Amino acid sequence: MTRLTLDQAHALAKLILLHNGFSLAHADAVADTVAAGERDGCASHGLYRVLGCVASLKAGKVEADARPEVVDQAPSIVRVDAAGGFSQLAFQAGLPLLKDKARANGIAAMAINRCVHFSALWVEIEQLTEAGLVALACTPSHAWVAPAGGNQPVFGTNPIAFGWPRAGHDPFVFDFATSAIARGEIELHRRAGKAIPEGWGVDAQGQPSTDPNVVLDLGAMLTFGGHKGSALAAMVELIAGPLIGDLTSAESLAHDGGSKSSPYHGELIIALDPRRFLGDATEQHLARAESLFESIQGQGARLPSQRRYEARARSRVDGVEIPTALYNDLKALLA
Ligand code: NDP
Ligand code: PYC
Repeated sequence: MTRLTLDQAHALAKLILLHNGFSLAHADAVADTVAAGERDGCASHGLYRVLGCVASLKAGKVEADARPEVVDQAPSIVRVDAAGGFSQLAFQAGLPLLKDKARANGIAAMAINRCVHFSALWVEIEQLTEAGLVALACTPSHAWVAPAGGNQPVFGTNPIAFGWPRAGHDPFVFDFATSAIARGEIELHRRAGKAIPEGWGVDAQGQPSTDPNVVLDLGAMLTFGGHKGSALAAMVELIAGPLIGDLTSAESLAHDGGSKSSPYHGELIIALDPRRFLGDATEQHLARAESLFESIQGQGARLPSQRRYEARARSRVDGVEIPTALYNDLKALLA
């Protein structure tokens, strides 16, 4: 393993992105999210993703210097045209207007269109909970996941993330793929030469497989929770696809044309302002939520993101460790 400080992790990602031709704005925005992923123990969306950024650029599937355009679409809707660039910069561009609209109306949505998307969603959710807003986000990806009862890929790994602000605590955030696991995690198993657990994917005949090569290249991934994850995956396709005038995961994969680049589609983010719902500023919703969290944790269960926050605290002291093979692959992109 190779140890890096958080500053070194960020600087490495940024340097590689700049060296390979990305604009400073994109390099900064992407380095922020991949360094945060590494810091929080989310290796599947950490520095490893920089390899995919550069590969997508070489394949002509991302605009290196795209400038997102923010459109005031409707009283409660912000639209950001990412113009073929990464979602991270588009999110940053639209965030101030999304927050203003949520505060003015109680609920607001942001549709990001035409973005190349590979990031974890909690990074975005935390920027809304920091502003005292409740938040929900989802996005398709490429069609890699079979619906429950079938064995042909239709859905993306379609993450759904939710955040609730807390006074004096890190926010309550969950963020998971509607597949049994993120594809990035299976890719990391392949890189490490490790088998995957049963239940993550099937072979081309629909039979269970623990071989990451088979699941990634020949078969299909599976949804979590059978028909329930399958329905949620379909919902994500609809509300972050046709609803916002953007591509489904199947259309994103067709657009990819076999280049194996990062997915290209849209993202839907919804922000809610509790003060508008309640009509006051007493923050009673925060105290009431704490009772719920206490009744979860009081019996020894953990809250989602607790592991991540603990990893964050550790990384701030110790830095992060990445596989040396990954470090070498990253350094090779500076040649
Ligand atoms: P997991 O299956 O690991 O689930 C993640 C969520 O569940 C986290 O909030 C996690 O908290 C929480 N969790 C895990 N175990 C427990 C537990 N025992 N008790 C309570 N909560 C728990 O992650 P996925 O593989 O599904 O997704 C990982 C990431 O991949 C996400 O950040 C997602 O946004 C990203 N992704 C992005 C895609 C894209 O298209 N951009 C596509 C698919 C995934 P904690 O982190 O603290 O463990
Ligand atoms: O890990 O499933 C995944 C993923 C898809 C796009 C970005 N991450």
